[in-house]
Amino acid sequence: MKVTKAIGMASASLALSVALASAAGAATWRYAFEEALDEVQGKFAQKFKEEVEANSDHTIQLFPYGTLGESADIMEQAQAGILQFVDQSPGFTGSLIPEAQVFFVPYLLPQDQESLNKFFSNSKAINEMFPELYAEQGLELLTMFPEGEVVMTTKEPVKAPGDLNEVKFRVMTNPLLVESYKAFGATPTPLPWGEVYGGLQTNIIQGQENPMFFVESTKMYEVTDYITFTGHNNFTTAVMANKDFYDGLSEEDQKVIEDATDVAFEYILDYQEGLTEEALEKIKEAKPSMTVTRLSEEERQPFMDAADDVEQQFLEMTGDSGKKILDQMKADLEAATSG
Ligand code: 6CS
Repeated sequence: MKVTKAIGMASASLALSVALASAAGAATWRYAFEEALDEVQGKFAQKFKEEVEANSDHTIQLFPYGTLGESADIMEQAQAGILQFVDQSPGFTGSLIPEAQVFFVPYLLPQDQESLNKFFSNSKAINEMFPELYAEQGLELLTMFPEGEVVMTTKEPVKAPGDLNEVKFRVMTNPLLVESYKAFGATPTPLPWGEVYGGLQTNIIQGQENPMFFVESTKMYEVTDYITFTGHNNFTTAVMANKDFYDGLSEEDQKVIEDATDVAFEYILDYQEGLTEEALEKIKEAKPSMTVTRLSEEERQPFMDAADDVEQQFLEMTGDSGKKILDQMKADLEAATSG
């Protein structure tokens, strides 16, 4: 057979299979997230993809951190409908959905995993109130989940707020997080993730915060010397779909997405068991000189006192709507931690 004829036949059969696929409604959906494939958001995304593909004819194309830009870029792409799914943490959602800054009221979330998991599973604020706020921005909130206790990594030891004096401390681009670090005595420096390693290396910044798995996987320990557990927060992230896209799906497809989200949510909570400790072990092996400190209750108190009025600032930034969310979060947390 002549090559041109063979190519002609191959493209005709490709066109036919594409036509058949679209007749059956099979589509490729794009999903971007803020971390690498083997980090927590990537593990969630892979499980979600696996479930969607096992239970429908659709395909999910994954875009890990960096392939489509920074967090702010992928959110814009999701709102514009270029992406069908996005994982963006409230740390970057502050100006879009100011109420999402509630996740940065220091010492609001518990650190014990069981209470935290219960809270994220059952919270009315997360499962009923936040979806309405995200919907106003053209987003269908699918889920929120925790990624681990946030630790500070710095070049000098941190035992008290005074130790952060004149420390340029990188935070995500979130106004309330900026206020928290001001209250802690630091000079908060909001930066996109891509500038953090280089910023520490060149001493433009001298500290940053993140969960332990991320400190290890992104090698933050190479450019800082102290890890401090202050207990002030647990990293939260959010997965959403473009709302027009989601609303345009059949009920059957919406159910596939809902079920895949539920499976991936349970999976990611299990996956993270012991992850902080594993990351610590790896860091100690890679850099034995790294100093790791867990502040005692007494040592945490000055941080708690310093952060006292951050909650008030949250209320000033968000008004009635923020107050309703905060009150509901507190009620949900009470339910999750009592018995
Ligand atoms: O600090 C950050 O910017 C990043 N931290 C985590 C744990 N995930 C993504 C985010 O970009």
